[in-house]
Amino acid sequence: MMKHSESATFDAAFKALDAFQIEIPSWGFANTGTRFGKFAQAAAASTIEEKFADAAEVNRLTGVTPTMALHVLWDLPNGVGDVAAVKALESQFGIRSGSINPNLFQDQEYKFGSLCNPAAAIRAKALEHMLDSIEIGKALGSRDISLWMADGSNYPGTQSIRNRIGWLEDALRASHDKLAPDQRLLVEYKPFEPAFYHTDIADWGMSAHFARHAGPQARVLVDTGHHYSSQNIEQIVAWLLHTGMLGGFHFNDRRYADDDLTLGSIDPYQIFRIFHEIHAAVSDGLQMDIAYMIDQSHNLKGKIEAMVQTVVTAQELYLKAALVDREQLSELQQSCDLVAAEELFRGAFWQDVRPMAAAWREAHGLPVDPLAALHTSGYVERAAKERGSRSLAVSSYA
Ligand code: RM4
Ligand code: MN
Ligand code: MN
Repeated sequence: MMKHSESATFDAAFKALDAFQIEIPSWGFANTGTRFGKFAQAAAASTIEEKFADAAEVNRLTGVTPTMALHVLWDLPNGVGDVAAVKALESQFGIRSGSINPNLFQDQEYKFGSLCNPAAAIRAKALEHMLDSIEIGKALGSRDISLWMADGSNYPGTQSIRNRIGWLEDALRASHDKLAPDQRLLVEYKPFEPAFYHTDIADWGMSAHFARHAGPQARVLVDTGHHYSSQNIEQIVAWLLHTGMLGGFHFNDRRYADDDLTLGSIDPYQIFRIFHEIHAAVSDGLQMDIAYMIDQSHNLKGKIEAMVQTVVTAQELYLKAALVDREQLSELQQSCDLVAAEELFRGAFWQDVRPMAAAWREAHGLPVDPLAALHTSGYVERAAKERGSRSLAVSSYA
């Protein structure tokens, strides 16, 4: 028999897990690499259909990934013209299109920038792509346009940083003007790479400025890999929550830069601290709509395997943070009982929530151990056999 306190914890855990879903990226299933080389995987997806199939497999195993983020150039090369095909795949595989990611970094013309390019004609072309992406979002019924740009410069003095701010303000406002009432514009930041002197949207303050300037449906997107090493990301999250500007996350882990390592593989405590800020804001009654997304593209790990592992890790860290006794914590915070507060906080992090997650999966008719179920399903081997013989189209970045 479970003790009452134990069953209360299980109830809280189930409630938390019921509320948690996470979006997976189409580019996480495709072959990628580093700038030094690519190690192609036989099972990697190279068509949009294969990406949908892989996403459906991850959702079958985890039950919490009903949507897939799409990158316009890689997944809808014909823009709105590809919408009908994507819709057919949605119903074939039971996966909906998630955030729409414009691609403003691959075209040769974007060498010196896209929406911030000094040439008006190139800025206009980039804006056109933003507007096309918004139309794609409308046609697919997906809520978020998720913008990340590679714009910036490599050498001091070679670009007017302030001119570029103005151009970007104009472009984002013009984009926002075209949003349907239920669409949102998410503005992602990144301090460096591929630009190595200045990035046009380098941090959350710049993102928040651009989002506010663009209009009321714009928000900030926090990619956990897009910060300097010592930055306090949960503090940034707390600020964005406080100011109502948090739109969503791109989750991944990093050791050095934008490494796209598996969520929680280097610093799981940090993700726990981020989720704690969110749970705390929810229990304080803050209104928010946060898109949780994975942004990882593995060069060495098996793609579907890595995705399942990441989804499960996200659930576990979300759950650990949900189990912090927030009432007691706020009393301890109020009385400045530092060690007791920290022990309570840390205690939730160290709690093994895997049995609760397993029980939740069982109750929902899902595989209790999604990774083991992936292995026994033979899905990856089948995909490798069917896909491996084709020429290796590396359709993604790097
Ligand atoms: C960037 C950024 C974007 C992603 C691209 C592929 O570093 O994280 O979100 O779309 O990579
Ligand atoms: Mn990202
Ligand atoms: Mn990134």
